[in-house]
Amino acid sequence: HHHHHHCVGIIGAPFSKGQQRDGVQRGADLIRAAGLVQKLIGEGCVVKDYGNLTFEEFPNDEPVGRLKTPRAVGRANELLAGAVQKVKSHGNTCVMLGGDHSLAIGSIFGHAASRHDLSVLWVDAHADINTPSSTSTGNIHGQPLSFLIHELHSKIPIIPNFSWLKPCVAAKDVVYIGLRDVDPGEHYILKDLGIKAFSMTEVDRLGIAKVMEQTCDHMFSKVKKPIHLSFDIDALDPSVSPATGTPRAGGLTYREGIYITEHICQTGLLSAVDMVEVNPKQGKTEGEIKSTVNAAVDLLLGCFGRVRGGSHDPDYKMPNP
Ligand code: 6HN
Ligand code: MN
Ligand code: MN
Ligand code: MN
Repeated sequence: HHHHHHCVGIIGAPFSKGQQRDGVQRGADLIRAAGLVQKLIGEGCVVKDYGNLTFEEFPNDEPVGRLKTPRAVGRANELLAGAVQKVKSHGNTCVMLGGDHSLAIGSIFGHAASRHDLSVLWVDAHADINTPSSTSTGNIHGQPLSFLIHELHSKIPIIPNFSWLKPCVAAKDVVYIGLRDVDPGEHYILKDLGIKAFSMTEVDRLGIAKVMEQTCDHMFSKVKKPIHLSFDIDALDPSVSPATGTPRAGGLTYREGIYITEHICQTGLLSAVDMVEVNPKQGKTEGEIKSTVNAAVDLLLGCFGRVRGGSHDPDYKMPNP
C-alpha cells in the first residue's frame, strides 16, 4: 500500500513529420534509455509503459496550401489521440514522449476527450499557434494550438486526415511560459485572443516563483481543471538542451524548468504531459545529447514528485542506533 503514489502511463510517439529535421523520432527511446521508468518507480510511481506507437507512411504526402506532410501528421495524431484516451481511461497521468510538437494535437485532443475542460500550460520558446495560412515554414509543429483552440476554428481549412479533429480548448485556458521567438501572425493571435503569456522578459522581471503563482491564479481562477503540460525541450536554454531542432538563445535555466514541473506537481492537478522536440541528431557531441535527454528526464521526475529538498517513504522508520 502506498499513501499518495502517482499512476503514470507512458506513450512513445516516434514521429518527426511535423517538421523537417530527422532524428526527433528517436527522442522517446532515448528518454527511456536514460532510465525514466526506473527513476519514476524510485520516486514511488506506479508506471505502465504502453510502448511506442507505429505510424503509417504516406509516400505521396503533397503539401496542402502551405502545410507540409499533412496526411502523415493528421493520421499520426488521430492514432495518438486514441492512445492517450486509453491511458486516461485506465486512470493514469499520461506521459507522451515525442517526437515533434505537432503531436500535441492528438495528445491534447485525446486528453480533452476523456477529461473535458482542461487547462493547457505550454512551455516553449515558440508559441506554436500559427494557422495553416499564417505559417511561413509550413511545418505543423509550429501550428498545433491553432487546431485546438475554439476561437481559431474559422481559420482552419479542410485538410486530409484531419476530419476527426474538433477544437477542444478555450483561449482563456492556455498559458505560455518561456516565449522568445514569436512570429508576427502568432503575436497578433495572442493579443487578439488575450492569451496569458509569460515570455522570457516576464520570467526575468517577475522571477519563476511569481510566474508560477500567477500561472496557477490564472488557470484556477474559477474551477480547478486538470492540467495538460506541453513541454518543448527548446524552452530551456540551448546551453542545457542543445539537441533540439529549433534552439533559441536566452531560455529557461535548468532550475527554472524544474521549478515549473515541481510547482505543477504540487497542484495535484497534472493529468497529462508532453515531452517533445528532443533530437539527438541536432547534438554536436555525445555530451550535448546527454545533457538534453537528462534535462527531459529530470523535468518529468519533477512532474511526478521528486523534490530537491529530498523526501522519504511515508512508512520510513528511523533506524535505531
Ligand atoms: N516548435 N514559429 C516557427 C514555425 O515554423 O512556425 C517555429 C516553430 C517551432 C515549433 O519548436 O515546436
Ligand atoms: Mn497502490
Ligand atoms: Mn519550440
Ligand atoms: Mn514547440
